[in-house]
Amino acid sequence: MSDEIVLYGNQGWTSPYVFSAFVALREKGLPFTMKLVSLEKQEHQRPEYRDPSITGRVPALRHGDFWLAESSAIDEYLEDAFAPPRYPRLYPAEPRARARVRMVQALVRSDFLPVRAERSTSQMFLGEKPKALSREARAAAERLHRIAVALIPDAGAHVAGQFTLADADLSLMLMRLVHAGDPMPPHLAAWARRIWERPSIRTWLVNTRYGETVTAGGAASSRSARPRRAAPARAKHPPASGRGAGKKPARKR
Ligand SMILES: N[C@@H](CCC(=O)N[C@@H](CS)C(=O)NCC(=O)O)C(=O)O
Repeated sequence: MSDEIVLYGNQGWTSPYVFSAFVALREKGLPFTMKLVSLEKQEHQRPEYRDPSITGRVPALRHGDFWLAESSAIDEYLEDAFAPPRYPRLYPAEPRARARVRMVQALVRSDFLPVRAERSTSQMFLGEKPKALSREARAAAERLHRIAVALIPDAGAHVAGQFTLADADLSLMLMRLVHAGDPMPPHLAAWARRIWERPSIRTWLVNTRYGETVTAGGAASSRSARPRRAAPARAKHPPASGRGAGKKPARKR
């Protein structure tokens, strides 16, 4: 079998975990095919996907005949298999900085559940109108702010001195709130927006309805580029060969 790379994601492009693996592939500059499965139609439970992917969830990466699930494992595999200096570095070499990146990646996957529930990526990427946050979610958002401020002292910073996948993952967590118009320390919102200007992330966004929503405060979203739905990220890294792209997927964070 060839060394072809395939990333399996969900229709609707709503998964923060697929986002992380997609950004890793784009930042590495690797050619890959994006295949989309419908979670609503339980396509991820069909044996032809569930069995090789092992977990039966998205994302899964296929590299030649090797399959791997779990977004942070995929991110680290890509770093190891396509190592610097030949390919861009996505994890610091220095052990403490590298550990910090892993810390942030673990944290955004395990914590802030009320924020993830009430500011879901489905809401952000499918263009749904957000409701006001509950008290519990506001408390979780404040904890997120406190932690993010400790990691990101100014809008030009990075979690570990240079762009890493921690910046991609943390910015997505913050953008859930920024996008909905929720309060946020201004430098953090500016930081998250700056990270989202990266071409790797813009390429994800054009496949979503990001920017089309009205904020919780009632004002029209000020996102400049109005992205198209299921538009081609096709130039170098062809995506979206799944059927029925654009159908609303099961709500997930
Ligand atoms: N820990 C996993 C989480 C993956 C995950 O929860 N994927 C969701 C989509 S966001 C999924 O496949 N849901 C379908 C299901 O669990 O049946 C990772 O980091 O990759």
